[in-house]
Amino acid sequence: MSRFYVTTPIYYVNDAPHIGTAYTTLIGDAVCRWHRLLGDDVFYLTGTDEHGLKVQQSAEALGLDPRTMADRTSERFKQAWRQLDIANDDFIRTTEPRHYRAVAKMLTAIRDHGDIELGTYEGPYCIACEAYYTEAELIDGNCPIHLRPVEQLKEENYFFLLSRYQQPLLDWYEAHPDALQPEGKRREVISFIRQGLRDISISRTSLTWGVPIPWDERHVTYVWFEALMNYLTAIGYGDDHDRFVQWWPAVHHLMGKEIIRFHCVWWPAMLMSAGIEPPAHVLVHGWLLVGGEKMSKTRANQIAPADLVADFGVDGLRYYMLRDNAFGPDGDFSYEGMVARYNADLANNLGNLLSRVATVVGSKCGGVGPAPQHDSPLATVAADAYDATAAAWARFAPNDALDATWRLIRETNAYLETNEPWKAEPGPGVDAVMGDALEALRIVAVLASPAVPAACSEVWRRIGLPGSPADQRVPEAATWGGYPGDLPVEKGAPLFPRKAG
Ligand code: ME8
Repeated sequence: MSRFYVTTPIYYVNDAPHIGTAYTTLIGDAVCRWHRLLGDDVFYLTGTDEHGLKVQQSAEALGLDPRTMADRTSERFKQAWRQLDIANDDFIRTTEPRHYRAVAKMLTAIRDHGDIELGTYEGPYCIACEAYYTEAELIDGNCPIHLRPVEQLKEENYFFLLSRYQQPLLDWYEAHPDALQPEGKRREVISFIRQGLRDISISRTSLTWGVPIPWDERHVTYVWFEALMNYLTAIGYGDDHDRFVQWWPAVHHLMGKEIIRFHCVWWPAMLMSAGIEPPAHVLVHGWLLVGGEKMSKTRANQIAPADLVADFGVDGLRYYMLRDNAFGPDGDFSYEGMVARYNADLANNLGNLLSRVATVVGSKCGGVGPAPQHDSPLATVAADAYDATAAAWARFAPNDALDATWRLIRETNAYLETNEPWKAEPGPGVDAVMGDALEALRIVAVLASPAVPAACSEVWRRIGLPGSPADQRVPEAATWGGYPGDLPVEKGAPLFPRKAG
């Protein structure tokens, strides 16, 4: 059995869940659901990043202590992910004792390797990014990401000697050409490393809201430095060595493009220093833009997933997020685009197929679903759809995977339109066509279940099948001929009622 470990970034608790954070979390969820269908042993990790200046200041602004704020917001993330049908296997919070233990162990390992020194840091710092910049990186004196003023920071800090890792990192990327995708991001990271790496400050004395430095309690660990370690904490680093080595380093780290320097420069260097292999796969996606801008708290252009669920349902939102944009480039989020996508693919294609199949089986087959033909023209369409769907999920391309699955839906609708079973007399001809359409629906329910799990369970139930599509195993369950026939088919209400534009 293959192991499949996927992580999202852990989200800051100063901010509520929005469709940007939902985007990464949904992609991870859908890919993991696909791998569960393949029979893999999956571990899907998400969670919250709870320390640091940004969280402390946001809490203070609300008159809360940071822990109360972290408790409240992490709960909101958990609820949001439950609402979106995210099947994560763990939810890590960086304030948990298990994380403190893992951080202490890894910091000690890095120090024992001689890569931590005490020094003085002075320079610009963006609180929203929780990141230091050089003067040259600023845009008109402002943070290059948030375009807002930076703070000047000066303190005694521990430094991680990142500069030592320039050549080891370049060698590592050379030896692992598939470690970072897409290719453009890989080139960007390599050229950044080639320019030379500066040692990085990894502790704070001006702040108390953090994980203490194990050998010097006056300092807390810089939030990014310990947050990255969550990926090890959750698989037992520091607590359960056997478990840890089962899952690491074959991880898939998913993230937005703004945090690749931390994940693709710092993180592999930190791991090398601690004697651990760097992550096998980092997959970087672009931003969902609203009106051409990245959503952020400071720009007040965030959209709450719950508002869209109210209009489109959980699966309506899931489908749009997975289908509308390719994984990699930036994409635009728009309400109009969402209505169009929902109506075209969910109401008119999938919903319409189910409803016309159930209607004709009701009127021409006595409500009992017939078995498919072995040599149906749809059999090869289904086989091709499976191959293309599987290949796309394997390369983390949910939009292509769904496009491939939807080809089978469109072809099945076209098959019905060609044969017009609703006009024919009941009998073997109609039974054959309807059996084929039911079989196509069964396969669609399996293939689309990673994206729209509730709708697929409902399709499964209405065509009379026991259990649920998520319990199936591919490729067997996607092979033509699995619908046994002789099952009650239920008409039911429209699966995806059309939206008014
Ligand atoms: O960076 N479009 O947390 P964060 C697409 N705590 N994805 C988006 C997005 C958008 N408009 N907005 C956010 C942090 N995201 C750190 C991570 S990991 C050790 C620490 C997603 O709350 C995307 O995955 O700012 C992005 O990288 C992440 O949320 C940032 O979440």
